[in-house]
Amino acid sequence: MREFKHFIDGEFTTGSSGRSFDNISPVDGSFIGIIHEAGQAEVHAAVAAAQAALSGPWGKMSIAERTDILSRVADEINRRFDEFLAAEVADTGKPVSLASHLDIPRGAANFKMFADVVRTSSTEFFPMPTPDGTGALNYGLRKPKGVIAVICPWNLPLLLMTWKVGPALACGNTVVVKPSEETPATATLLGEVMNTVGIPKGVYNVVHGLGPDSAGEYLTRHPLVNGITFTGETGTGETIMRQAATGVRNVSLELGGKNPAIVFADCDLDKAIEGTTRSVFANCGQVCLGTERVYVERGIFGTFVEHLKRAAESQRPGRPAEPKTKIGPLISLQHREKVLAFYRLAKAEGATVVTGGGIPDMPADLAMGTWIEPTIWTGLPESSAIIRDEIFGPCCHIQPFDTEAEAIAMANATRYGLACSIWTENLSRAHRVAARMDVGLCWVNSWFLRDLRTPFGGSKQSGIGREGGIHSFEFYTELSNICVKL
Ligand code: NAD
Ligand code: 6OD
Repeated sequence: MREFKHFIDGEFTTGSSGRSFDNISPVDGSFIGIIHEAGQAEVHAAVAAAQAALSGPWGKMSIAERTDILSRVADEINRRFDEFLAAEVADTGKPVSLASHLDIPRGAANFKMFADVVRTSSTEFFPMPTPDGTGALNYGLRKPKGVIAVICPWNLPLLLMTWKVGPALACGNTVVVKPSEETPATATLLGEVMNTVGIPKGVYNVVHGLGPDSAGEYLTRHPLVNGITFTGETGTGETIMRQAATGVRNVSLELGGKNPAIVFADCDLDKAIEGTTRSVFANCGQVCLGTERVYVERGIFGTFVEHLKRAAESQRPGRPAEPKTKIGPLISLQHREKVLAFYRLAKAEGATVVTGGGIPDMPADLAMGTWIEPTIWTGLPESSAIIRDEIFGPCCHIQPFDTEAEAIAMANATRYGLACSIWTENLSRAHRVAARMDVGLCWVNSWFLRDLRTPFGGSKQSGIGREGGIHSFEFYTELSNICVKL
């Protein structure tokens, strides 16, 4: 039987809480293994190890030594690519074709990129005149913030965890990671990598468990944690922010979205359909940047709906390793129930169900998996919960519009502000509309095209702060100004 253990101070341990829970495959409901649940004692041990490591060999390394060792973490993930791939696919059920192109390569790239950024970045410098004529020099000095708690979701487990652990360690911090209870495997495996490449003990720690009254809450409430970086639902982000208030700890929050796509009649239709197909259905719709609201200019509305319907119906579900599989299951029965409740609501509110709306017929060996049909609706008013609330499933509502101003107004009428896509071949329109979108990330004629040096994050209720490239320094370092009177 597989066991998912905590990784504390360089050692794997079951801990002594006596609590555990099952890891279940979303593909067929089979038992993967047990996950040991951390209690207060394990969380405290992990945080104490992380704090002690700050003043050990890790804290004494030069930037060159630290960033070299992080580049070796990337190399080792790549060397063990197939193990990471198998672990991620087993936990999530996502197609191998997706995880091998996105999740695992990005897991490695996150370490490489932040090592490069830290190695090559400088701080500001201001010489200033003084009344006595001798002058003074000001320069910025960045120091690690300390122990960083990293709380992760289940949709892109390795990618999103390393997106935070990479910059945290590159800046000289130590971390305690709490992976999602649904996806413990790759964070655990990364502990082996840290030991192999010689990351000092206590620098990278993992505690498993749930959120409230479990590892997540114990970690974010722990007084020796200096900063909390969180990716997950907006409601959880609010709770974590309250937990961080005690002790005035900083937070970086990457939260939910209800992302629009605006498709103008002057778009390249093939590209718009291909991009929207990915943005709605990739990872079974479980991507925070995913499109759930599509606004299409009336002249091409019928054609667009017909093409996207065909694309939805070609999303073949199946075992992750099957080359023909295009879509995996949702992460859990509980999440499927949440998505199905929205499917039922859409029908009850009178939506036209263009395609999908239920659970697909699967072969007997997959019948216990958490499969769901890719779904498209039209005909709902903008006030509907289907158009207001994040669903996090493979579905979208398509609404026609007549003018640019109307499309922008509908796209921005949301409490979220994470991402959007604009599809047009008119360059002036692209820039004009992009500048008016209330989002952290705006793609023109693309989706999820990522340069890791750019700022990533959400506005409004989609988050606080930006991470990526030098923007990550804002959260992962303390900036001191040194003023030297000459
Ligand atoms: P979630 O908020 O339910 O859980 C995320 C993590 O928080 C889990 O590890 C969970 O155990 C932990 N947690 C829950 N309650 C906690 C508490 N009180 N204290 C401390 N930790 C707690 O999110 P999820 O269902 O795992 O992920 C899906 C959500 O994540 C969606 O809303 C999606 O939009 C969002 N997301 C956002 C981004 C982004 O970059 N903005 C990226 C990926 C996912
Ligand atoms: O690409 C990234 O860096 C990132 N944080 C993606 C988030 C995807 C959300 O599901």
